Amino acid sequence: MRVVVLTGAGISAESGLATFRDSNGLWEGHDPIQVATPEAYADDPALVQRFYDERRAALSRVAPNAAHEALARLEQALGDDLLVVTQNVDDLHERAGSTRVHHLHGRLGSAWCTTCDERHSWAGPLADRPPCPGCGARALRPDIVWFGEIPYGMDVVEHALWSCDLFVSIGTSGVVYPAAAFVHWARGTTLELNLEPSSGASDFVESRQGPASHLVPAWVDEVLGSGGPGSS
Ligand code: BV8
Repeated sequence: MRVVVLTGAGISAESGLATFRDSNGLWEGHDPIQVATPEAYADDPALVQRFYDERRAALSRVAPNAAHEALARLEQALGDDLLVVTQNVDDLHERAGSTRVHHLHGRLGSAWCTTCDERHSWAGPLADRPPCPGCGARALRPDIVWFGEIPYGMDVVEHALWSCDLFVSIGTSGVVYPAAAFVHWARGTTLELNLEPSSGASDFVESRQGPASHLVPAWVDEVLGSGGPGSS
């Protein structure tokens, strides 16, 4: 049984990471969607770097929750038949033990040199314009997909969706594309696990409401218990 799981900010909310819709959606009075753009980076790189430096630093103060851990458990059982496609730029899936994770929108833990095009694991700040470890240029930007930029690995994701038996969406509002369209690209049956119905809830065969830390372990127990995904 091939399963594709899409995750959004809601799966990391109970770990203490703000969602895009939390905190009335503002960062220092800025709409995150306006900060997360190549235009904002061109206009005020220090502001954008500070936005990501703060989020990168926050990672060390949080830990995976029961929803992340349940997906890592599911990977133990399904192996290569499971792919987690996350819109999140945090590393909580990996810290929970998941290895089959595709970061559609990039990662806070990576810096991208716009001079030599190399990517480097990065834990510290970028606002002080450190030199690229490869070419020495002071041209490192967050390795993040901003609005208006093409998401990473769309070919891998499209292939997984077109050949899956089950698509599960966890903790996402279904507002940002192309991720919000995946429910339509999935060949298999579809299940939404979210605190409240997302804007695409009616597109799913089944939609369950509640906190991810409860819904996801219960769903994984169902899958592992009954020896088949989506077998409620
Ligand atoms: C692109 C990285 C071309 C940065 C991000 C079609 C129609 C309209 C617009 C477009 C369109 N196609 C493209 C666009 C433009 C744009 C877009 O979608 N705009 C929106 C605002 C309308 N899309 C793009 O620009 C994309 N690029 O389209 O390129 C292309 C297309 C196809 C193929 C090739 C090329 C690039 C988008 C990526 C931008 N970067 N992130 C950063 O993180 O700083 S997007 C970012 O916002 C996140 O990654 C995520 O994707 C999104 C936030 O959404 P969620 O994760 O869902 O979070 P949110 O806060 O919204 O909701 C949280 C949910 O969790 C809620 O439902 C809540 O109820 C629930 N929840 C809360 N707590 C819990 C919970 N659930 C369970 N348990 C809990 N405890």
